[in-house]
Amino acid sequence: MGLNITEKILQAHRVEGDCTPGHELAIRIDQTLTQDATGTMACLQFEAMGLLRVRAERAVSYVDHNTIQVGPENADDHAYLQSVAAKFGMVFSRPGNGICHQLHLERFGRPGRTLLGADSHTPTGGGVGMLAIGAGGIDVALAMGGSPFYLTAPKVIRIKLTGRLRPWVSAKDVILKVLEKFSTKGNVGCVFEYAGPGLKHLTVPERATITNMGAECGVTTSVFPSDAVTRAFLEAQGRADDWVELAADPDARYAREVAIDLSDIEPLAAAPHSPGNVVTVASLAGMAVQQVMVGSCTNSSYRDLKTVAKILAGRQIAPTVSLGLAPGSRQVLMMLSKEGLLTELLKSGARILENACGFCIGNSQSPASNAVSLRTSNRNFEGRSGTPTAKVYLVSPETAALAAIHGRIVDATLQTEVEWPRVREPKVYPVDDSMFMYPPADGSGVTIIRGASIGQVPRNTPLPEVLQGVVAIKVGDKITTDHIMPAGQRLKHRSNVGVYARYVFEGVDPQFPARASANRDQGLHNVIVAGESYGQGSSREHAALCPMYLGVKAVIAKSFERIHLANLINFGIVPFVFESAADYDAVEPGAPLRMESLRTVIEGDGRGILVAGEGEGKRIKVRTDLTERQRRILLVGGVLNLVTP
Ligand code: MIC
Ligand code: SF4
Repeated sequence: MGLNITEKILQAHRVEGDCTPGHELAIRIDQTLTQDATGTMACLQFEAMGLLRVRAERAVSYVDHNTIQVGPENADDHAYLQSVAAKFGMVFSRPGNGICHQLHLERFGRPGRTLLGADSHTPTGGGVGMLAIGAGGIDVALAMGGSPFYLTAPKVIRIKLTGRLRPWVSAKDVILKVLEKFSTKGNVGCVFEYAGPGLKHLTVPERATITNMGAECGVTTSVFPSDAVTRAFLEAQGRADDWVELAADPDARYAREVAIDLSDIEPLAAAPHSPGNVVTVASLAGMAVQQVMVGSCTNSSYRDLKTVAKILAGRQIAPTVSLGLAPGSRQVLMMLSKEGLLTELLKSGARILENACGFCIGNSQSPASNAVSLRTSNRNFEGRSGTPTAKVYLVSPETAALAAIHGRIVDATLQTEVEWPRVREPKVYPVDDSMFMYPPADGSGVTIIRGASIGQVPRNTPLPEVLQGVVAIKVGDKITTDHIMPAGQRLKHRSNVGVYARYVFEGVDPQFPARASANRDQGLHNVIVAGESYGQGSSREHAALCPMYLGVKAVIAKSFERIHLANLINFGIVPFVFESAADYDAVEPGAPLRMESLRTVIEGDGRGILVAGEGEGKRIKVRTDLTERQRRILLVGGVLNLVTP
């Protein structure tokens, strides 16, 4: 029987387990990626596990998330990461080099290889035919050290693209179409595999926009074949040798097939406050806009920025709009500069921002109160921009640029004033790798620089037999890791769990940390109760690590997102699901919750009864579907205890 691309890569990397969908599988990881916001903890964990040297074929440590440097914390992180990279054998991408996913695609991504990244948008690498998966930092630390990565073998969904995009419609509209079809929940354990005659019209940067934002559907990853388009891109990046052909066999099988005719797609937007709230740009036409932000790992390629520059050339942005542009990498910025496009952008009134995550993670460029902000990024969760009252719409660079000129939303396909900017892929990309620092062959002489804000890795205690709990918080559906562990202004505390834990659920219930600590200090176990799709969004393991620090022992939800579920287990927090979703309503915040034989349940089939409320209480059936390995991790109180008891 023929194989699809996902199966081909998985089989070539299988270390143990079974590629049958739903089964646990361990794969060899060729490349790893970390960034400063997740990387410090990953490296501290690498150290804590006693690992001495990177064994993966390529490990790159990027600095791109927090380059604001208000106070010493960010610079302390950067210095720590740079020294650790040299000591353990990672390539260090200096602050100012660009956004991890854009850079990785340009300089390191290779078809047919596996990439594990401590960032949920790692699937960007699927644009060049890699199997690129986001994970928590500790899983990436283990993979850096040469351990395999454990995952549930995915169900592969084939998305067949036909036709060709119309002028003014671009890759962002394609992925918004995919989000409209699949939504942000219910896709855990799936991979999107793109196919069909429409592929040949999509360049690698366009494909990468699509695989990048597939993360918002909650899939394990998304992947394109490696074809002539991929080859041309790698050649233009001076990496012709990295190309290999990769295609699904003609008789490959898929769990599901969906067809999208590219020529039918119209400009789309994700309305507040979810990437899944997809509407047509035409339905928003005329809405006044106060801010436009172009950039992020979704739309910061040369193609995207040049498109914006050509739309703005010879025009001024509206006086009521603030336009910010953050190119994805130095390569992009240098190309804009060389072609005179930077001058055009500056003349138009655009504000050129650092080539980093910046506005996307909400650590700068917060919109005004109640403002409408159009962004080319991938997430518009409430408050992520730093302004809870702002209304953030996610759009293509084309829609963003036109709105900047007009001061209101315009459907590009319905206007004739601005000529469509056709941007072609360059034959040669200018390569300058001088901001990648390669490690010495022997790092033993390197001293690790530990600034004052670099903390310790906290450990959990083994799982207790009796859960003597309390519902410390009850939340609804689609709680994102941004709700659990805000980034933005708080991002600078990532290397210090004790400090960062003061902000758990800050925007949802600011009293949570104090209440949870008080419960913990009285010997009670904190339990989080949640609705559907708990832990959507980022890979930040702090959304498990900091609750763990506050004494959270279990989360009971209607369903979980993949990376967050793995992170909870990695830090010894039991992820239970309600057997009956109706029981969610029966659990009151603040109520006692008891399970007599928690360890026994975890050692057994994962099915147990919780007693909620005073006295006899209400009996609630819960379950957790664990693999043998996950069971062991939970029982000892987390991966760290398993690896270094
Ligand atoms: C994000 O886009 O939410 C982030 C910030 O890149 C996160 C990683 C982090 O929280 O450090 C992600 O996507 O995993
Ligand atoms: Fe950075 Fe935003 Fe991409 Fe996350 S989504 S990696 S914050 S640019």
